[in-house]
Amino acid sequence: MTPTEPAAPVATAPVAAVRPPLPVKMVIAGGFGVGKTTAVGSISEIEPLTTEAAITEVAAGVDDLSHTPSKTTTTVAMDFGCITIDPTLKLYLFGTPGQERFGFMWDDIVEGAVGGLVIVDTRRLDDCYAAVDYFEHRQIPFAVAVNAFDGKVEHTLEEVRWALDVAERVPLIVFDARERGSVRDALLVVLELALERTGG
Ligand SMILES: Nc1nc2c(ncn2[C@@H]2O[C@H](COP(=O)(O)OP(=O)(O)OP(=O)(O)O)[C@@H](O)[C@H]2O)c(=O)[nH]1
Ligand SMILES: [Mg+2]
Repeated sequence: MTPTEPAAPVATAPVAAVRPPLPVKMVIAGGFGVGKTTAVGSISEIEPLTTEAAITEVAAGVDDLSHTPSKTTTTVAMDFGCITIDPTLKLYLFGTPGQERFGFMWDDIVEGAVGGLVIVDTRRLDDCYAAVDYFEHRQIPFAVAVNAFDGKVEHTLEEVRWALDVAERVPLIVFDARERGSVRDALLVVLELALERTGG
């Protein structure tokens, strides 16, 4: 470069626009006491917001506590937590109440969700039909996660699929609501399903 030539402009690297991760809503659903609140609590990177109320003696007569004797509270409105999957995506988790008498809450909780994880306790499959039906009828992508209480599942996944009458396209997995990694994998299955549905 000769002294008369103008100095080349100094290239300034564009400041990478730091975008906040895309917020994605996902629902954790299922029957009474299947582990919804436990799952949100295991995975959430913030202290989960819960709405637990003590199970009264009256409610104990209505709700089946025989399989979860240590359960002393129940969700009366919803659970809320979140988990950043990667720098581009953050899941906002909404857990439903499990008792049927709070079913009127579901439409509000599910509004805008990309998909749902329906947790199932194979010892009480009856309690899970309502949740499966809910997602099927509204054509919301969902996966069924069998919560392996005490590390064992009473039925094979094929038996569970048959009993719940869920289509082959609905992923069915075994997970442990208390294990962060296990819950994460289950949520990723739902996310993948939702992305497939939206062509993403
Ligand atoms: N052994 C075992 N216990 C579990 C597991 N997941 C949840 N629990 C226990 O089961 C009980 C029910 O868990 P919750 O997370 O409150 O269930 P929920 O589905 O939120 O219940 P509701 O909101 O009342 O419908 C609690 O006492 C948990 O500690 C599991 O994978 N194994
Ligand atoms: Mg709960």
